[in-house]
Amino acid sequence: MLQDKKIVFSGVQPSGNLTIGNYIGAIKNFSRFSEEYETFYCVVDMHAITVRQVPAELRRRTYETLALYMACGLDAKKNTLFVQSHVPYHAELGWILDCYTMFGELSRMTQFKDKSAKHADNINAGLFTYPSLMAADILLYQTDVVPVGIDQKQHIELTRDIATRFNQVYGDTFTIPEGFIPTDTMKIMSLAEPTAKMSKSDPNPNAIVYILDNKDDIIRKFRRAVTDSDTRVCYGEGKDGINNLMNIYHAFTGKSNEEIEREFDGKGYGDFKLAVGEACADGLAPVRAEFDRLIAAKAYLESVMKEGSEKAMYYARKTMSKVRRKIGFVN
Ligand code: AQP
Repeated sequence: MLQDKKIVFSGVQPSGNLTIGNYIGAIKNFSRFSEEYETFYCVVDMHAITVRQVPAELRRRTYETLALYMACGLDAKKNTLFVQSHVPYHAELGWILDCYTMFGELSRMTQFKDKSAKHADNINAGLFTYPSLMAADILLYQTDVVPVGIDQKQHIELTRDIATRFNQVYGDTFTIPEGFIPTDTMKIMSLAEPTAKMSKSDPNPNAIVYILDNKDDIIRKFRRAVTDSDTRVCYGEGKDGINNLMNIYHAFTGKSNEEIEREFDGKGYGDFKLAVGEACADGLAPVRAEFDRLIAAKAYLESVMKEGSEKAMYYARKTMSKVRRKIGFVN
């Protein structure tokens, strides 16, 4: 019996090189579920095309994202690792859920508002309906827990609303998922503009620390991080830059705000920035080394994708046949 364990699902878009925001907010937390849950971690390439992608780069980043999952500690034997477009049920359920998602709900999504402002020349229907495809990703696997960063909270709430609505009409069909949003890590903000989220598609490379950046680049980027005119390392209102650096330092060292404030009492921002850079670079060094090893093994990555999609298909097919029957499609 495959189904004794609770189910975990999450995904990352291969829409750019992955950032420490993706790492701290999401991927770093994935492996904690591997032993006790049935886990599905997906490279969500279908979401990535809501923004224009260069095909060769999308393909390369799909492999890289899978390799990064593994480099961050996800064992392919203990977790189902796969690519979204390899399981066509995502698109099928996505369309069906579009028909159970309200225009007003989608219009309220802050990610849609942000992304349509950023890509004003390409506000396509997929960008708008992104959350119902995300709901399909989650609901296909009868997911109990979705580990995501805080920026995805609104999409998880909408997924729950869509599932509840569907269940009310057709009877119990979908498990209602819970988000797993770590309370000790906040949204990681841009180093250049600390009131905006650090996003992999930000065109300013100094705003972003990539998981695969080398130590020198990481330290240089933290040295240049925007802070404020104060000099004291402490958490507080109006100190967005320092708050962000403290969150990052906490993520790599486990130190609390009070401990950080004590450690840098009497020291300047320069010392603090250097310490954050070093903690981050040292924390990521093993990930980079393992990534280099995995990315060279393309055939192995392909075998992981293939096995992962076969297992995902098995689960997704069961949900889809239930959904098709409930809504009245002829089998
Ligand atoms: N800055 C962040 N802080 C904390 N968590 C973050 N996540 C992303 N950025 C931060 C979390 O990473 C997971 C994967 O995100 P995604 O790739 O699906 O999409 P996203 O949230 O739109 O990430 P980006 O980096 O901003 O991508 P682009 O630039 O392509 O839109 C999610 O769990 C997310 O919460």
